[in-house]
Amino acid sequence: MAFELPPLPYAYDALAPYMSAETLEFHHDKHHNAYVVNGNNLLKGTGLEDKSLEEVVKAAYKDEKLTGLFNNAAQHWNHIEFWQWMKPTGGGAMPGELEKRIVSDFGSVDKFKEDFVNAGVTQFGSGWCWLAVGADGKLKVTKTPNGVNPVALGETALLGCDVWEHSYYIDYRNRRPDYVKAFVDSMVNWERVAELLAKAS
Ligand code: MN3
Repeated sequence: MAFELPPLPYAYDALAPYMSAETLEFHHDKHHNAYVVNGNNLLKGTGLEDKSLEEVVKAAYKDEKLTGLFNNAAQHWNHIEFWQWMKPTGGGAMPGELEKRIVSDFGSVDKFKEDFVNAGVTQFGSGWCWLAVGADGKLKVTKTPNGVNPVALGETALLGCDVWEHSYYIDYRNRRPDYVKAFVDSMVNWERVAELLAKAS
């Protein structure tokens, strides 16, 4: 089905000072919108027009003739989720069940945060860092280039942070570590992460 740009689930200035209205206006209205427009153009004539977004992402990832469609469809999926992975006055304490799983699979919440920030910082060039449920059912931190995401890789994404420069350059300039740290400490909607974990298990 045709891709549609969802509205941001909060006001453009709701994540300030950690992510400014200017960043969200460019990132949502220009960048995410471009993935929607380009994705819809590239979807035409592929035979995938009636498939769900997840099905398009998986099918296009496997077909090297559909790389352009994959890049735009995956980025559309990533951004729909990204907006929901943040909230005003985010960060802080995690719901109990989520915290238990994080401590059990990473050793501590701080160790998880350290791994997540490190994945975002060491992703060379554009991409994403993730908290995902791996094929073995354990939580893991991963990083992917460009638009590649856990959906394409057959894993379940619980949290993702966009480390493309368009996500932080206005607010943090070249300081990607400060941006990813602010994301986990002050922007994440942990209730949303807990909801996705509950659905995944
Ligand atoms: Mn982006």
